[in-house]
Amino acid sequence: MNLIKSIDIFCAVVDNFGDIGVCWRLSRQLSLDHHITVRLFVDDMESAKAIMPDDRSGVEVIHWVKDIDYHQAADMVIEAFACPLPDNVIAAMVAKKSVWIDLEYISAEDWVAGCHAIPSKHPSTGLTKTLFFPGFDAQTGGIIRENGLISRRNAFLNDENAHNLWRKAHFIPEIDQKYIDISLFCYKTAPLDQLIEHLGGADKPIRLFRPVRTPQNTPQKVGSVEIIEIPFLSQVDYDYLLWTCDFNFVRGEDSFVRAQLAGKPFIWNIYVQEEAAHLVKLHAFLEKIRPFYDEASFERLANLHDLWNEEGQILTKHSWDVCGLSLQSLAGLKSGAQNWSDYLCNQIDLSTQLLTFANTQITKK
Ligand code: TRH
Repeated sequence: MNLIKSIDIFCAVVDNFGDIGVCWRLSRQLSLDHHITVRLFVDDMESAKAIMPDDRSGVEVIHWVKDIDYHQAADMVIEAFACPLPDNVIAAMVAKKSVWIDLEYISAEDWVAGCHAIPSKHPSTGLTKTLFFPGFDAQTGGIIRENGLISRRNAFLNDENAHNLWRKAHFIPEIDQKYIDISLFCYKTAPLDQLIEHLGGADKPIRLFRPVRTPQNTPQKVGSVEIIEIPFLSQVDYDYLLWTCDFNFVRGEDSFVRAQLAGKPFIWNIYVQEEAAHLVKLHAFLEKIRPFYDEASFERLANLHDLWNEEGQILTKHSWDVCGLSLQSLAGLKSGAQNWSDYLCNQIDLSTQLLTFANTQITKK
């Protein structure tokens, strides 16, 4: 039985959409799939509105302002990515004996399993706070995967009419086997111009769909590559974009995880960290997925990730020919991506793990 009836999630937006992206997705799932009363406190409503539909799925979204009134804490309180909670919030949590979770960023690094679910005592109040690490295997907190996501994905993938209806509603041209369709979401640091130049040499023309806040109406053409800007999508629709494309360029955390669940080949543009810590994280992830690909496809994928992420790398014609996209290479990448997605779908998802953990804490009280 689930003893957790209410959850508060606190989100401080550092930049972009990743922090609110994870928090909103988790809030929505806890509300819809687990019928929990969820309040999402976010300090940047503009970023939140960019990815949230008007229908908030029962989640109460609250602007987290300085000196916020907060009297009644929830059964579980999640501080996302170690955002510091104000003293009055902690005081209310102490009064309620809330289960306190620090939800961290995802990583495939080996140390994650050893740090997941580690408790610590808050110095002045003694309330226990537990680190929760999302990750890719059973020793971690898992990833967010909503109930029914995979059956919805599979039904969509097998229905060309559904693709075309969805595409029409989002200003995306219909499926046409003549083209390789690619979605693009990346940082400014990625060698995009070089990518576009080399995509022009692929054995099929390419359509590159790029969600942006203010799209240009006329597609650009560079060689045989069409660049089609589309309006920035809601999170739910972004999944459909990943599903309808042959290949996806993703970034950060949440779009990266969704691309994996899409089961389509993808390249990850990782968020840059100091002292190149992100490259360690990138390589740990690549090692994790290696066994799911044939050797040649994995080498291609790993090289492409290095070229896309290592600053100062030049995506030359030669390097592109070695690791670039061809019809033949897409087939190998596709099968590896599907294997990996199947593996992920057999893991227990993050929200279930959070609730199972919180229930054990409540019963211990
Ligand atoms: O936006 P991101 O780069 O986010 C981040 C932040 O920089 C953050 O500070 C950093 O810590 C983190 O990455 C690692 O990338 P991300 O995580 O993929 O978040 C984007 C969100 O936007 C995700 O929830 C998907 C969503 N999205 C849409 O809803 N519609 C769209 O059209 C697109 C392109 C994305």
